[in-house]
Amino acid sequence: MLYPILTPSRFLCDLSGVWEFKLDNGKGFEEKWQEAPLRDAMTMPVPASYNDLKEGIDFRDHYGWVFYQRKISLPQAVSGERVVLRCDAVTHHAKVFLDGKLLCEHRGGFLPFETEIADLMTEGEHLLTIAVDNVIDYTTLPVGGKGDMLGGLVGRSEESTDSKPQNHPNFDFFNYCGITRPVRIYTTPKAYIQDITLTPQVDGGSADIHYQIQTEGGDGSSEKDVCKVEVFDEEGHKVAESSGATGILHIEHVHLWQPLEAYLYQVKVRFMDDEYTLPYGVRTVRVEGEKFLINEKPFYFKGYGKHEDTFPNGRGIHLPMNTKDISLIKWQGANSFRTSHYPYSEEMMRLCDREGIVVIDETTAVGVNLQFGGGANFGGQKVGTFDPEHGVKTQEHHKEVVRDLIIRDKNYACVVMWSIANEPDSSADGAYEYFKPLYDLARELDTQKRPCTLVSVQMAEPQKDCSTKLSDVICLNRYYGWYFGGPDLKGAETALRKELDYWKNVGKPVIFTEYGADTVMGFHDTTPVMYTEEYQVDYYKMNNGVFDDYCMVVGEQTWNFADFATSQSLLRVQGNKKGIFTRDRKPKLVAHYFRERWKKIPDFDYK
Ligand code: GCB
Repeated sequence: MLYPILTPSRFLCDLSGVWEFKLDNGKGFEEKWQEAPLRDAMTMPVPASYNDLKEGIDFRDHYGWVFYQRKISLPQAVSGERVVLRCDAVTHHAKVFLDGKLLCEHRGGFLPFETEIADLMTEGEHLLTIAVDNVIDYTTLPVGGKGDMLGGLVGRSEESTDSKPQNHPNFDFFNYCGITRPVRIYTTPKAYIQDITLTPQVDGGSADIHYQIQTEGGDGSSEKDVCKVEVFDEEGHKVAESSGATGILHIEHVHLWQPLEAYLYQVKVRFMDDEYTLPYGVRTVRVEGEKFLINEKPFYFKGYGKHEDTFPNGRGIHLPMNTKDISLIKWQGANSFRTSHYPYSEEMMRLCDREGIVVIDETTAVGVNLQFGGGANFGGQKVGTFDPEHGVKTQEHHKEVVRDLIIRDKNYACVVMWSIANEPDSSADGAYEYFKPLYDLARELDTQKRPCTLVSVQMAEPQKDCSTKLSDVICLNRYYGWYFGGPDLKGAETALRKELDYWKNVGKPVIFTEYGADTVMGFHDTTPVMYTEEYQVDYYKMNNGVFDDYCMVVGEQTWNFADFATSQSLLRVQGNKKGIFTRDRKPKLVAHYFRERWKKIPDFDYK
């Protein structure tokens, strides 16, 4: 799916701004709010999560639908063109109406969708309404539970009953929602370029880029009906060209995209009167034995699991913070992050391509695990995650998400691996049967055949974890010295070594995709007790010391880059405090420790 841009043949209009907004009172659809201007509406910026933008717990924790509205019209200049309304992300379920008529519906809060509107956009103003639902349950990704995930851990009373329906995220980040990324209108000619897929093959100093162009609307009758493809280097020199819907672009003396040394070619495609230019980095990725090779050299991942989480935007796009984060990543000597626990904005992916940041790209599959809270977080009822009757019902939607993620992100050089899920119940009965088709799908759809993984939870028994069979890389979320064994770092170290002694015989690379300790900025002590900045440093020193002793450990990604908002619970002090940076990006003591460590660890050939 192409990112919307302005080109000589395409007009682009961003609908960002202050829209009308109203929380549903349970009667919004019955009273047909989508058909007329909202009464007693409040103001709401688009894009942003709405939760932190007005006061009060009822607003923040609203359960169900909300309505966004604004007027739109089209300039005469685009009449006769194909007109598309594109929503980059609406969390979690959207219904889009134009003048009260349902145009489209979309499930899943972190991937784009679009619909054509030219026929409906007659002269004058039109009423655009986007209704957004935030309900999460056993059929959605992320998964909503029937009880409180962390409450289960600390033994919250079974008697506490909810007075009204509410979401129970089966995951540890605040269920921010709304129209969180841009809504745009773009045009194309009637015959247009639908998609571009590029697959690099590097041989010594040159590269062949295999391309496929998907087009619509041509009839094969004219000269112009043939796709023309040209590649330009960063100086604007043409370095390759070809024609036809599929083919090979040969680049002599290719300049590779490297971690932290990005190089982007511009691939210009023309078809009939349409034109689109894609920035594109040439690099290879593969796993060989216990090594993760980028451009055939063993790469070491230094970085973090992140969140799209800022105040007061919530999960709403924040371009300055994205830029700042990448600057901090570089300041710290890191080279990578994982898009935990959902696909990030296309603007962030383009930025990573441009800045040379290596990305593990994750789906929205978080919470596919009914064992959290001891398996008793569902009203005390213990059920198997993949139990056909009572377990999750997410597999079909999970396939859609894998497909749509790959369609969106396939051309980014920064993406080096697909993460199919975060901390699913991967050692449970039925896990292999649930995940095998998802890996198969990812491998079939990705023409670059990037490695695939799932990120394993500490509760999953290594010997039974289906990731061992299915994943190209073993990704581990481990909390030795925090949830497991904290504050006894000596005992935790012994347990961590014991586990790694198992993984070293599996013959695959291992990346720690999460490890961390909650730390409240400003808490200090001479005795490093839990929650102090000193404990966080000792915790990481112990873990990193162990990783250094194992050759198959090819990466360390801390949890988390920055503090972030969560649901309320006894284990969360105004959110999760495991950040290396605070939520407003101030370094904790440990940030300086990592800076020193990572500056010494080379990106390649560390192990
Ligand atoms: C995990 C989850 C992450 C949590 C983290 C924690 O394993 O993947 O979403 O935030 O633990 O801090 O407990």
